[in-house]
Amino acid sequence: MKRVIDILNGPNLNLLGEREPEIYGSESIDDIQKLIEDFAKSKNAEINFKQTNHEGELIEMIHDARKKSDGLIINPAGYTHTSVAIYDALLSLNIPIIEVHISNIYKREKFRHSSYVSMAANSVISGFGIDGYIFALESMLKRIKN
Ligand code: CA2
Repeated sequence: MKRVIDILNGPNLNLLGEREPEIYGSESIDDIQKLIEDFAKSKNAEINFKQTNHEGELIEMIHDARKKSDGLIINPAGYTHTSVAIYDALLSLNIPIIEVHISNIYKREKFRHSSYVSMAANSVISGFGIDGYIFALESMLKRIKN
């Protein structure tokens, strides 16, 4: 059966490519989606790639993944460092979780060094630019090989 992976993106990531290219690169969120979809197709996997600026909506997406997906890749963006509610939602999953950050959060402001999400994630990828999403998907597919 085809493996289904949800790839969720949090607030402001819809602005990728428009500002701060020195931190986040010049690709847009649509470019990232295309890159990942092409990679997923080559691996015979199905992905649901989503972005939202709303915490509650991100939580609903996590709940959806609980029923429908074999693995979750999440870049919670700013909520990484603040959201107990997203952490709690992730704890309800019994599928592998990989946290992705485009930038190296440890090279940035101190408030970005701590992540609620990392306490629920199996793995964390940070500072590889958009390649981090591909590394995460490749690793996820190995982990849930059937
Ligand atoms: O490095 C990452 O992927 C982050 O999750 C991105 C978040 C940031 O709050 C995290 O600490 C690290 C911010 C996403 C905002 O993206 C923008 C992109 C272009 C212009 C403005 C914001």
